[in-house]
Amino acid sequence: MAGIHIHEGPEFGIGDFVLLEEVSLNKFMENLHLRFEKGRFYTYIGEVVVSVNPYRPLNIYGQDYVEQYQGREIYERPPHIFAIADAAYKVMKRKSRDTCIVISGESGAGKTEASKIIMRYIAAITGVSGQKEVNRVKDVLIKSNAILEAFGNAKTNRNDNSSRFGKYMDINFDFKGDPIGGHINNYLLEKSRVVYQQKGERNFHSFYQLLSGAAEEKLAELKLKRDPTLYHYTRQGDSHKVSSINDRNDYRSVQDAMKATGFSYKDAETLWKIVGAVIHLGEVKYHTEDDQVVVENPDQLTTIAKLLAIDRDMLEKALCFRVVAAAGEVMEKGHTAAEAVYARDAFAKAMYDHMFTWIVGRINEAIEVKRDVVQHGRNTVIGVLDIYGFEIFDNNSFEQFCINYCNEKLQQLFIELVLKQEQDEYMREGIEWQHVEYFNNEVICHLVEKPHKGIMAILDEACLNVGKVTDVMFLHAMDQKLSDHKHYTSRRLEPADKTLEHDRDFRVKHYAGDVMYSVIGFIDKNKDMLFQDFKRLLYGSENAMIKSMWPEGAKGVTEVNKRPITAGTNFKNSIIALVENLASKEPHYVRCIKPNEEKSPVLFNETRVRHQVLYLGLLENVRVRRAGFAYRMSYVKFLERYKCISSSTWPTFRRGAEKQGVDIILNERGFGQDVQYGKTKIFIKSPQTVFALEEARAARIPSLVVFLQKYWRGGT
Ligand code: AOV
Ligand code: MG
Repeated sequence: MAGIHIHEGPEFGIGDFVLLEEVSLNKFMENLHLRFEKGRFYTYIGEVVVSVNPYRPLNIYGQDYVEQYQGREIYERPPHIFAIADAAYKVMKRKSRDTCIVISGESGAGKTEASKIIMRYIAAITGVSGQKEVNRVKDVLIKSNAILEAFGNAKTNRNDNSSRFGKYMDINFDFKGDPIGGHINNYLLEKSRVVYQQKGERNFHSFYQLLSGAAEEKLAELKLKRDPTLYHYTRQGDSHKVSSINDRNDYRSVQDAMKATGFSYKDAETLWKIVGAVIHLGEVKYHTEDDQVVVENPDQLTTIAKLLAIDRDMLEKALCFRVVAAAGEVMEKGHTAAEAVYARDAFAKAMYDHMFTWIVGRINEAIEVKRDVVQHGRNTVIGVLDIYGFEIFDNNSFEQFCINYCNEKLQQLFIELVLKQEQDEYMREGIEWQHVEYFNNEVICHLVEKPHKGIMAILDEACLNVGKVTDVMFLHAMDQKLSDHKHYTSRRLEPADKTLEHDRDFRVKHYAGDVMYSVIGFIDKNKDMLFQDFKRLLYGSENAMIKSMWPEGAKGVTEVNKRPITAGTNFKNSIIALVENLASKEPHYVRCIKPNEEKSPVLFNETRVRHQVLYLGLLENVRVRRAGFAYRMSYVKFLERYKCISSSTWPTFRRGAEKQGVDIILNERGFGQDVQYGKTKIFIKSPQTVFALEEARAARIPSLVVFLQKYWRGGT
């Protein structure tokens, strides 16, 4: 069993960073780089997998590999993401514990691919009896990815297939360990992309899929032409062709996936009609006549109204006026030209966003756990988290702020669970322990989320103010309240910093790097206001599916609205709930690393990788793990499992004296030097000891069976 970690051969480096000769950044980098060059993209830190994006297809995910990892212990095979999926599955099944797999890393590091590999692995090792319902659930779980990616992913300057929404998926298992359903939680879709894309980026894939993939007659029906450069909403990024993407094929895959997931033909039609309507909405132009905004190209309205099955004149009205209720009276108020454009874009964004939520809801219906299944025995879950990674663009706005905050929270969770928890346990157990220093990013989470004093709270205050509050005023409010905060700065606070523009930028020192945000748009995006008229308009659609996306449109004009919860606070609350949920499960981690900015399979950018290794806290992770022990188990469980390997403890040992029993076993086997005794648990230093114990146990099992048979028969 010696050398189990290097069974790939020493030329591939070390498979577990815990076994590095010397724990230093240089040695860590050396090993990671060597493994990358040798085509080894996974390396462990104990049970954490470090995964480097290979940027090329690998043939290590097939059935042959599944069989190598299925049911094995993590140390038995070369490092692979399958092993972590298997570990999560085993814990779930054996211990009946809810587990989760948290995948983190910056944009383009490989999180979404990792989550799909994990799901395919779970599908491959379950449902062996070929139960129809289990197969259906597995099929939906996997195929739903294509649909969600079509509508929720886009090409950004960091990743051609960047997730623009966060996704947490629970997979439910029955007592046999077969998937019987699931549930997806989605987090804040970056809907501003619907109406605006930075240079080099695209709108959501769905737009280009529709334009390139739909049949001629279908496009004609939608009154669209194939060319995305014809439309405002699809051409702003100036990069509709992406070499790594085939929109035409993807359109077909999405259609197939929808079918397999239980979307009817009509459902799919409606979704594409909405996408088409959004494209047309982007073409609506205004001009002003006698102080009143009017639509310049009214034909557009006819098309949009037809696609959405709504009244054309009411659409026109909603685009040019808003209905206000003042002192019990209902009045119409004309938009200014700027308001009209704002209203149009808000309408397009909201429509797309509601559609996305509907899609997630629809997938959830298809995989909802059936009641009668739950009643039979237990039901445990594995949660898989694939969220948008930390990102820095040339221009960072409210969306990046939310995304980066979310990553900050996940890093916090990682620190809490992996590092802090580990140390705390040693303290609790009274095991000698050398304190390991690590950067705790709690202070940055507080900067964002603290009541009254955090950025979100300051933003909300600005948004809920009755008077006209501008983005600049919001910036000033932050400058005032956060001037002492080490992780916040702006030009006013740091006049010498010429990279920050006056009255526009603020900078947050995130755990993963400094990000300069422009405040422009923060207030609007946080308020996330859509004029009531649009809600009522879509609620009035004759297309029942569209109507169902807009239940809030049922409200009358004069019904008083409570102050709606802001987008930022809503996001903050959902992320806090997510983190609580993850913390309640037994976590497994995949830490993804992006090897270069060029999407190249051969470049290993030392500087960029080192930066990620540092901010992900991987070195601290190794130190904690190494200073610690490979394995720990409560005395009770240990004895239960290994009492059969010693005649002193078999078949029973004094209750309450488990520690003593464990001591007897270990000393008999000569492992006394490789362990430490905690208050309730035994701590084993090297995995080799664990394997030796396991082997001894396995060797005893045949005779164990004989013994039990005798016992059952009541024989002598
Ligand atoms: P992300 O999810 O971490 O970014 P992805 O999982 O989308 O990143 O990976 C980006 C690209 O890297 C993929 O489209 C693949 O081309 C390549 N890639 C990643 N992992 C693998 C793998 N295991 N094998 C082969 N190619 C891979 V973002 O969603 O932007 O944070 O918001
Ligand atoms: Mg992703």
